[in-house]
Amino acid sequence: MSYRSGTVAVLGQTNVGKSTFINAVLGRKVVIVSDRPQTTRNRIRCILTTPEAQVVFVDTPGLHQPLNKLSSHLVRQAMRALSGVDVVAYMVEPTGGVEPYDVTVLAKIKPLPCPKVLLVNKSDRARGNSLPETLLAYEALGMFADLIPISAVRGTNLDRALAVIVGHLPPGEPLFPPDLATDRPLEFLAAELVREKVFQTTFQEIPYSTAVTVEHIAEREDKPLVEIYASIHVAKDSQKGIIIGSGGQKLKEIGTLARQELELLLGKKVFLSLQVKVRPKWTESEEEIVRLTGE
Ligand SMILES: Nc1nc2c(ncn2[C@@H]2O[C@H](COP(=O)(O)OP(=O)(O)OP(=O)(O)O)[C@@H](O)[C@H]2O)c(=O)[nH]1
Ligand SMILES: [Mg+2]
Repeated sequence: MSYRSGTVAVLGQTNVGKSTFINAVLGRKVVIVSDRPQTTRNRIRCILTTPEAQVVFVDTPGLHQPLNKLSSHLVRQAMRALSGVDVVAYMVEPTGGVEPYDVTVLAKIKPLPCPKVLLVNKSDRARGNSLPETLLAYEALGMFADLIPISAVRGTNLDRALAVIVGHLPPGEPLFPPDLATDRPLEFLAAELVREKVFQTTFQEIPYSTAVTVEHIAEREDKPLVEIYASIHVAKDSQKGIIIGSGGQKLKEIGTLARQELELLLGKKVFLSLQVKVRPKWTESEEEIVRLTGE
């Protein structure tokens, strides 16, 4: 059989487990995850190369009813991932039916000329008949070539999901070098890891008002050390105080957690400098959103 390669957009409502699924299938952490909605903010190519195929998964921001300019931006970014893809993998949870919001989104996806695969994630959490009922309800829409229950955290059925997706890819040569897991640069991965730690350690509106940029990365020549200088941007003065915490404790916690993961990723010691900056109301300005979160 000839080699296959292609792009798979992974879409679905926020928090259904898209990023967790991609990390699980790649067998390494490439994208950040959290138990809060609206974690992913970009379209991120995550590349899996096997002896049979190269699959370029595009992780996307979770779909949701927009609440402000930032969240409208995120939904737009996600929908842009659909153009020119070979497969759409649409992810839902086993709620027992098709949610009205998914109906609206799927009406836009249905006319696309590529195969669509439904992934019903969190099957480990399905109660009663909710899993078969979800599968039947989506099957009735008549737009999915395959419908597969999975559990990204338990690893259930991921091999099957991958085999089905690969089966829909066209024959083709690899698009990226075989050892590359993402085409995003280290600056992006480092900023994302810091942002993940903000999502994990702060509450209420703080994660949604925070953006992280990396200003500078320097590899020391005299020792195996990477210096990373990053800024955490918040929308209000009061949020700056919360991120720093009393006696700088919170910022220290965020920095330590992010540094430990960066050291694992790079296999070197990391010096991570974090500064907190206030960008008043950045989540309400399209220009600031693009500047701080990128495309
Ligand atoms: N029980 C269970 N939880 C899961 C599963 N997959 C993901 N989760 C959890 O769901 C939460 C959201 O996971 P993410 O991967 O960040 O979800 P996402 O769809 O990428 O979210 P956004 O980026 O906000 O759109 C996390 O707490 C995950 O641990 C699963 O198979 N079972
Ligand atoms: Mg995500």
